Amino acid sequence: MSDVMHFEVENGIAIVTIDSPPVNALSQAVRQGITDGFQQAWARDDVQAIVLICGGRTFFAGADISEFGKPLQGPDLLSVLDGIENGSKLTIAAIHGNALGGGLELALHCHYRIAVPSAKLGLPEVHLGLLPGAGGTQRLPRIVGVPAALDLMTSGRPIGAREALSVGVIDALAEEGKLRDDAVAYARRLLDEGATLTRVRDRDDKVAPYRNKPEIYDDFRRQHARGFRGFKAPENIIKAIQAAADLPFDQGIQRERELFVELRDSKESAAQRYAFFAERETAKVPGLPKDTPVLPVTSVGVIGAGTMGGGITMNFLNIGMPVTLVEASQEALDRGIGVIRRNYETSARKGKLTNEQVEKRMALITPSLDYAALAGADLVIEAVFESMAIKKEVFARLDKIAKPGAILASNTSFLDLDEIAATTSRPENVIGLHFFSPANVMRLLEVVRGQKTAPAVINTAMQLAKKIGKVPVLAGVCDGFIANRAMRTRGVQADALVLEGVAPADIDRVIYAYGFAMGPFQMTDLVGLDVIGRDSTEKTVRSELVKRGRLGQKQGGGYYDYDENRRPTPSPVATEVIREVAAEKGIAPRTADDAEILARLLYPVVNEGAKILEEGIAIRASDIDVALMMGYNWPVYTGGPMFWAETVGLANIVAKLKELESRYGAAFKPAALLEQLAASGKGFRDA
Ligand code: 3H9
Repeated sequence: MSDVMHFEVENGIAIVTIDSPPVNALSQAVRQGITDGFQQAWARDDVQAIVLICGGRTFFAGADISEFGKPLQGPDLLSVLDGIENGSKLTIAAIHGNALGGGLELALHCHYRIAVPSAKLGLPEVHLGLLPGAGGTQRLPRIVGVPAALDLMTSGRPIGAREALSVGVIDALAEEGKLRDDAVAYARRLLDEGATLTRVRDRDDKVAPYRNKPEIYDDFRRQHARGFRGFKAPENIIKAIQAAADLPFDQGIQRERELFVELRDSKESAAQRYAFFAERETAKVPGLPKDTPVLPVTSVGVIGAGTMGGGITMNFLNIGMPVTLVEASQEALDRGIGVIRRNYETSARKGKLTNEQVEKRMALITPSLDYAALAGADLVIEAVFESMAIKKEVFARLDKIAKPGAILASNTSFLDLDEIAATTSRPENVIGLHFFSPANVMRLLEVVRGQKTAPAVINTAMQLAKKIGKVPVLAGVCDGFIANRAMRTRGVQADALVLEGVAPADIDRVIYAYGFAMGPFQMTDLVGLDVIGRDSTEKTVRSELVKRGRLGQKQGGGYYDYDENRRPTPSPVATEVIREVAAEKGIAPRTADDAEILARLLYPVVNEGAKILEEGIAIRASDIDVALMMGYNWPVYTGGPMFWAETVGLANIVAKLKELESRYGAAFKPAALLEQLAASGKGFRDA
């Protein structure tokens, strides 16, 4: 008998309950528990059927990812599942919560499946750089057909129980809250009806129409080329599904195994699995006791209805929280609210919201031109122009109006939060909530703790972030916090390389090839040369281009010229401006190959990350990775700059930085922490 399994028999039906918090991942103990339960059930003459059900909040959420890369401890999952499918007694999976990955694959080995309406079922392995490796690629197409299987497995999208019923992934719906009883009754009914022990593996009708049709997969690849770029898993999933259609079942399973093992051992999957745990780690704040209070936040105030303020507001409306939105003029207020409405209406047109939901969310906004309207808010977020003088004025006013205990947050992206907090009588209630643009879309939220921010305020912000669907990363006060500070170094080097004669298009190409959606100059042209970067009196290529009316894609072109379809070509004007500025600064042209360009651009990001870590601005290296993957779309399959640096080798990075330092000076001086770790052969985790 195992600790995680409970066995009982009721009226000839064995109920095997697995309870292994938090998510019933198929760990060694769980696999052993399932084996023990089934063996008992098979051995008993009074048992005619078996219901497999989970305790806690969910059905099995998949293989235990933390076991990957470690020596396997039996029983292995595939043998457990084979046993169930080929077992002599009718077996029913009873599903609540999530049946994901190996969890759904397990259910597909059972002879029948029943779920409560709120259950979700899916094969999300693609997000971990894997494919469903416990028969999922061979069984799901046998139920839903090839096109739907391609969509579900390459997107990793879970489906609800009702949809699962309509496509045949489950066979029956249970009443919410009555899964156990309904599953037992369902088993009894099946027995009474003389139902057969159906095996998904024996079905052929849904895959036969797609047999020997390679064009289906080529079309699918073409359609999704952009989204799949750089990832290894989608391609292997496609190949495995093709095998499901083209090969006999056992050969298909063999093919699945080869393709799975290739992914499991790939650097891409290692990075994506790291990212999975890193994302969950960010919420853990050392030094914050478990019993730190969470302050109630039931109403929010937002100051500033511009792009940021509007996006921030939407996050709260989306979870049904009322927002008082304050602006300086009626015109700005109307414009901001208009943008929010248009965003929601676009979602409604795409079928993501009903018109009723749009109206419900809009009705949660209380617009105002008066700060006094913020008096009742539990949390006020300032999203005004990025100027210390203005922010100080806003906080001084807010201090007089906000109720005692209210959290006062600034959305500043680089200003000194402590200086802002000092203008109030309650710096312990002041915190930074740095949203990334578009604030209603980007999942990163940098929570910035000031010197005096109270633990309860930090805790509340971290919890609230999760409620609005953000991944909170805690940062200390410094210029640019984590993501912007680290990435600024890439921008500085990109500008320097251009002045040395490397074409912007070459830099963009190298960054794109690394896996970013676009390079820094394409990005600048897209966002606008007049809005990117901070005000400065220094003459730069960018300032010169702006002077010549080149603001980017929106006006006159930027680093590139654009045709009427916004297709870019290198701009002779930009080339001329670059030459002029370089000549004025006395910078001699040089060439750099792709590897040199990449090192120049990205090693400084790693180095800055190491400084951020050694200064204690970030709690852990993986928080920096999460911030850059979520804030700047750093390719997930590299694991972020810090994880990637370890795959390159910290000693290699330090050696290259030193070489660059000798040529270009202190900007490349390796961080002390980086040097230490490289010298001792350690990684950031040991820092
Ligand atoms: C697979 O199945 C491969 C097979 O095809 C082939 C095998 C041969 N393993 O997300 P949460 C932990 S691959 C280990 O905050 P939620 C998680 O780290 C797997 N641990 O909760 C966290 O720990 P902590 C395919 C796991 O309610 C805690 O559980 N399956 C696993 O927001 C709570 O997690 C997936 O990809 C796991 N599989 O969301 C599903 N899953 O508290 C992955 C979770 O120490 N999981 N943990 O930080 C999820 O998507 C979400 O966790 C879930 C719950 C939706 C289930």
